Amino acid sequence: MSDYDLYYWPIPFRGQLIRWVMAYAGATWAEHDAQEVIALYKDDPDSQPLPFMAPPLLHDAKADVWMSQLTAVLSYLGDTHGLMPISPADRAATVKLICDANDVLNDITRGGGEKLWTQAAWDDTGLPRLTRWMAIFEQGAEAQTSVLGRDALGLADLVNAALWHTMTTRMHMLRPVLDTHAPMIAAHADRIAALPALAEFDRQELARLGDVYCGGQIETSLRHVLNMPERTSDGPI
Ligand SMILES: N[C@@H](CCC(=O)N[C@@H](CS)C(=O)NCC(=O)O)C(=O)O
Repeated sequence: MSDYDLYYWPIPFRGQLIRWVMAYAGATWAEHDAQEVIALYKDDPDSQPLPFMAPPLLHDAKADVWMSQLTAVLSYLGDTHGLMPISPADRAATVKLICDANDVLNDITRGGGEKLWTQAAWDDTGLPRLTRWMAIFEQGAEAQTSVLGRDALGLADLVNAALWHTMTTRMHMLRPVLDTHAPMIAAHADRIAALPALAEFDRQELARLGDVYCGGQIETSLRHVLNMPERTSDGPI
């Protein structure tokens, strides 16, 4: 039996933040396929194991705990695997970074693909908001209260690295943008991504999922405004 069951689409995106924490912690998990995800996601709230709106959904098999909402899932894993800081200020700073990361993901997909990117929308709001987010992460990392890069690696380090490494390797045209607007964040993400367990995991994920990032038409439109070729992955999304 695996330690966890992950119900998420076969794409990196939000799920990758969760996967990185589990991979770093040495936990095992079962990836449930899109049909199983859809079955739970479309089920009536009174039949769902935990009433939830949208994946990711995580099941801790031993404790029989179900959790949805990215921030709640990551906090749960952080506490379970000793990666969450202890002081209230550091815990809140970690949760704040996770919420910021989730907002970045929302922004870069125009609210989960509610609208597709046009060049005008990307130039007017997409890129300016993304570079502002990068500056926010960079300034946050420089602050005395930062929960990044401390002696003991913590949940914030993993979330920060999973967010920016995954985005700028799959959407590689964004790497120079990150280097320009958040060089410390880029270097931090590189350091964490080079840890043997995470480097090996990312290699396996590229083999499993190909070059897909957020999937669907929103990824096609994002690639278009970034002047990137169509994705080549032949996965289900
Ligand atoms: N607030 C939720 C958002 C979840 C979410 O938007 N999930 C996406 C995939 S990343 C989805 O499948 N959305 C479908 C829907 O909202 O119906 C979280 O942080 O987990």
